[in-house]
Amino acid sequence: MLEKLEALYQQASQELDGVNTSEALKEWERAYIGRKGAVTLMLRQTGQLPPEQRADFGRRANEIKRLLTEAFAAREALIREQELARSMEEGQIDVTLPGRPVLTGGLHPATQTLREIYAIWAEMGFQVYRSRDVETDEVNFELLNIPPHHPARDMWDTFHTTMPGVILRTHTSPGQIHAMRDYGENGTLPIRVILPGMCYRYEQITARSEIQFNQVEGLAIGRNIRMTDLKGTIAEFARRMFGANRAVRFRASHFPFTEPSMEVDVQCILCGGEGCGVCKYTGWLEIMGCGMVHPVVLRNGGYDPTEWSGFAFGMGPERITMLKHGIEDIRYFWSNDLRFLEQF
Ligand code: FA5
Repeated sequence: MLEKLEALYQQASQELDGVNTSEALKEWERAYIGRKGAVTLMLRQTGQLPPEQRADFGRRANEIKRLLTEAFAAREALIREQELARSMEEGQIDVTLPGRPVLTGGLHPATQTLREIYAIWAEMGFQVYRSRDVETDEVNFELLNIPPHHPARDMWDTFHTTMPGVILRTHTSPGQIHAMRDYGENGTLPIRVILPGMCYRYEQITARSEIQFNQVEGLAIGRNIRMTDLKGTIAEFARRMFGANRAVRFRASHFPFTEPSMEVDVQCILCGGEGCGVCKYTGWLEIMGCGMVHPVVLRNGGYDPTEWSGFAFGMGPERITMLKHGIEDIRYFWSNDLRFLEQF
């Protein structure tokens, strides 16, 4: 019996030396020193031996069980260490790799110019007043002194909706009527607002003209507002926007909703006034239309033209952006080409 025990001890020790994984180790434990393991079972048989052999056998069996349990614990620690080393090796993270860049968005160039324009007018006491993109023919044209079939309508080729008399606004000027009626409380309050927003025209798309573009309208209503106020205010805007060295000129023009009317040009930044494709070889780029608010429009807005007067203007931020950055084609603005947009 004792020999059998020694042989079992030898076998278990040898087998343990070859165990390399925690699964195999569990298997070994179950086979030898677990509750039904071979060594445990042999230890339990001590009581069946003849009395004179029991003491020796029992002592040796207990000793073997202890030795094997200790060897098992040492093996277990070794395997745990090896497995940890292996998993560190396999799941290695290279902390020296450069990080992936976090992409940040930017403001569209037209938005940047719009914000610059808002800031300049804000400094001069003008608030932003928002008006709708979808308008009635009445507000877009008729209340601005452009009756149906008037030839002036040819200046604004229009997108119509399926609802009769409802159109996409062709300019921000209809906002003047809303501002006078709502903001000016029907001719009782002075007004100083700018009205930014998208306009839509069914025109040929060229390097200078899009079918969709921003405008910033301006409206000042008060008592004794004169043409000199208009010219001085706009010249000051141009000075702040383009710098003191860029020439600005006022040209007589016609708009049905202002009288007298003018157009404002800024010297072409691309050719410095020499003449190029963008400025149509004139050396000048038109940036806005303006004039003194027509008495009919004042009346339509609820103001008494014998008591009140005012000026209005409408400018195109995309054209201004082209001027400031030397952009040759307005079509870049809405073609969503990142190579263009990322430059700003
Ligand atoms: C008007 O739209 C008038 N409502 C402006 C106005 C307001 C005059 C108040 C008097 C008083 P005009 O069609 O010229 O005018 O357009 C004004 C500006 O919008 C132009 O100077 C230009 O900068 C811009 N603009 C006009 N059409 C286009 C277009 N197709 N693409 C890009 N910008 C345009």
